[in-house]
Amino acid sequence: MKIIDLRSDTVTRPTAAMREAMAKAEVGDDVFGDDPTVNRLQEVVAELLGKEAALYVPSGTMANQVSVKSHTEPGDEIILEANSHVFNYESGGPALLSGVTVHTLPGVRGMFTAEQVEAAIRPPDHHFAPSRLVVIENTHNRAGGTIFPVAEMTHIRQTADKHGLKIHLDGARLWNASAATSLDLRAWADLADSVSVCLSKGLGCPVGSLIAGSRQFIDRAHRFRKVFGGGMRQAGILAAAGLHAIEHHRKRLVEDHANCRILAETFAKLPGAIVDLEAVQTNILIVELGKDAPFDGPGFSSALKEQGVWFLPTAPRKVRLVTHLDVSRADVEAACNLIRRAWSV
Ligand code: TLP
Repeated sequence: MKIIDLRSDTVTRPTAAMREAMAKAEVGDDVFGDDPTVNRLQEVVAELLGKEAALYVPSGTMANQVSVKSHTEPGDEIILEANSHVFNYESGGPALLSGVTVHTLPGVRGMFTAEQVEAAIRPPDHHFAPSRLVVIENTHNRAGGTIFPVAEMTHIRQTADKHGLKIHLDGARLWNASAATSLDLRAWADLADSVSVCLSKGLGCPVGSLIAGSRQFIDRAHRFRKVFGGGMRQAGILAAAGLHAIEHHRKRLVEDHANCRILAETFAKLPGAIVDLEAVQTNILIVELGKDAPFDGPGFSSALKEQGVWFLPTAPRKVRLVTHLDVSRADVEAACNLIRRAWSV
């Protein structure tokens, strides 16, 4: 049985061309700073994001947690959206690794406003943990791949500057935001002090993320990457996959977005399936299963798993489907047929 794996865009396998690029990579010891392929990838990503420097790290989680650590001191407070990845899915990292408290903002489709940030900033009073950092996620995973508006981020930047706060952008899927809007990555990156981007999601690499920022910030991040155990040696073999993906896999992200839209429109026609079509902006679809739906989340995902369509229940009555490099238009159409058929049973 053919498996159509919509659990995440992290499930992609390196293409033959990517494997070839990896096999040919020139390598050195990156802990000594002499892996030419890692150095090249860092330069390319720093340039794409308009930052002085970038640092290659094993995962998106490490990219975010090293960034939080590098911006803060223990006892500080960070402001972030209540459904953000840094808060929900990084295993308590901000408390465990940075010793910071978190101030969560209720978002709409993962977005929050400068007014909300302003209201969350603690006054300079010894009762409070000093507010130090705002984290923005773009695209927003749990909200279903939504794109953070540049205009609101500009206001948040002004608020952060007024109060001396830094901004970290969790841009694990910033590539998707850029592909969907035709805006340059820098439209958002320019408004952040640090940016993390992942190569292992939409771009189809087996591993790897980068943090970009000022030279001074990256020097500090470099130290914490070492502390967190993220210093790698002949990592050029992995970085080569990143360089290949940046060159060959960015433009095609719009295909993933079109495929996601097909899935969304299929669900929107099924009784009891609740889809916020306005929130379907990139490659992630969240479907809520209302009372007229024949399944709950786990029931639906296990029924379709038997048919070869894999996706995750993300709540008792919610499922998430993600399109990516290893899912073709024909796969999506086949998945839609199986979903429709399961629904009418
Ligand atoms: N997201 C994964 C899971 O952890 C949920 C997924 O399947 O979507 N930022 C964002 C916005 C993410 O979505 C993720 C991964 C990360 C950071 C962390 O990246 P990794 O998994 O490389 O540590």
